[in-house]
Amino acid sequence: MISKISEEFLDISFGDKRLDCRFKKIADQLSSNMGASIPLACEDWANTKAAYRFFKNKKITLDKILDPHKFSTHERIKKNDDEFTLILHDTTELTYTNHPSIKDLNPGRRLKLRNPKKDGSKTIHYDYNLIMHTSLALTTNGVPLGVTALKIWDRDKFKDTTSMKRKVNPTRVPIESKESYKWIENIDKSSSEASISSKKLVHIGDRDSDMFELFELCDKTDTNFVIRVAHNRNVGFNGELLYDAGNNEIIQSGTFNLEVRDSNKVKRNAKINLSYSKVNIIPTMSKRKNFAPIALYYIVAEEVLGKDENPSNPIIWRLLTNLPIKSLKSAHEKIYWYSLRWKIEVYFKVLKTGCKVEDCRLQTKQGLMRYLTLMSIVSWRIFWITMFSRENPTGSPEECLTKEEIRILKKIAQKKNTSWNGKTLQDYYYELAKLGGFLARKCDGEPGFITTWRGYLRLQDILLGFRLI
Ligand SMILES: [Mn+2]
Repeated sequence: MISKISEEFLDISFGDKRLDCRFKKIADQLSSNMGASIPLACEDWANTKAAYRFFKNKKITLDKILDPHKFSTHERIKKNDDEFTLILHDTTELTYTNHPSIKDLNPGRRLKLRNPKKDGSKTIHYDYNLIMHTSLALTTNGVPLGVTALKIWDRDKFKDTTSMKRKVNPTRVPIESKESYKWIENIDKSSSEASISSKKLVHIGDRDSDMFELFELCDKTDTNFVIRVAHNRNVGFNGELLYDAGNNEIIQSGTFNLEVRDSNKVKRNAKINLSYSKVNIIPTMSKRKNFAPIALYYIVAEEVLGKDENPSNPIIWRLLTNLPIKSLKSAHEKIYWYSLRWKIEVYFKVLKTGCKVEDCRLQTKQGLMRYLTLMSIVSWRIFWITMFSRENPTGSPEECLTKEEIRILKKIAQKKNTSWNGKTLQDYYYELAKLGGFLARKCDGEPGFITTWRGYLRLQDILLGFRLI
């Protein structure tokens, strides 16, 4: 039986029919046993061995795994009627330090020594990580449409840049040889391959992405971005700085209320002062020869504190965008878009906590990278079911579930309540979530992805039993 994820792989082609078939089988097995190791998901030795052999195969390139999904994602972006689709970019590290049998993974950072030996001798320990930079398309309602670009590497690739930085001014190191080039590459890939008007996409990045080269690329290619500021840059040739410029040339400002939680999860009603201004970002000295200043909009959302208020981390968000801002409403919209950035953190959580990709025991770096590419799509899928069902409660259940899954969920629901006659996606989604522990009380809100994922796993087990009858 084929699960819904196979729809993402209809056009998979490794140039060998047997490999295509094997890939679809592995994808099916890993997605219906999410979080299980490869042997557990594959159920028997023959299938496990075939999966290991598959992940070792040099013909299986990362692009070939991702391409059909990327293509489907582009189609979903085209179908999205909203004026803009957000592309969230972020990096995560996957730790394999306790997995010593990976043969070719290069050591990363040096770890501090925790237990020096009795004779005082020191053994040097390194961490072993793979780094993943993902670009995830998201509607402005928070529904993830899929991965548009993915880059995986180990630290060694950029090993020399740190020593290089020590000797020369880091702003003089060409961006192509720095790790931060990942931002440029993924933004470029996400917009150029999509054959969608680049005007429809808005790239969102955290403080890591605040770099002149990114502004330059987006300016040249007519690509929209909203990023969070990390550097107090020059906005005039006489030493004027960005953080002051906001105060001097504010076009408009106003206040709004926002309910926030601090690090201790204590709720408070924050009064936020929102303002925006137009600024000219001046390149650093070493880049002035090659780059002209770039005009951008600067948005600041800052918490206004009362006399007795002293929160541990008052809100201050400084954003830069090349989208024109003509009203406070449109400035507020950019702040809202940026607030959706945490969805990519949730996505990484699905990948690590849900799919447990750091437990994978494949023995080569390339094998792991192939596995991670596949699991990136599997993780998107579970995240998508959760968010899509929330946003389209009246849709058809067939958009998310197979006919067989729908039939079983109906039986389960009718066993508890004989008059149950669910028709909508929400009806079925709630039944699925109930299998994962969702109580569906009024105060419960919508089921989260962990509940959905647990429900989905149980449904797969029930299906397996059902097929045996
Ligand atoms: Mn980040």
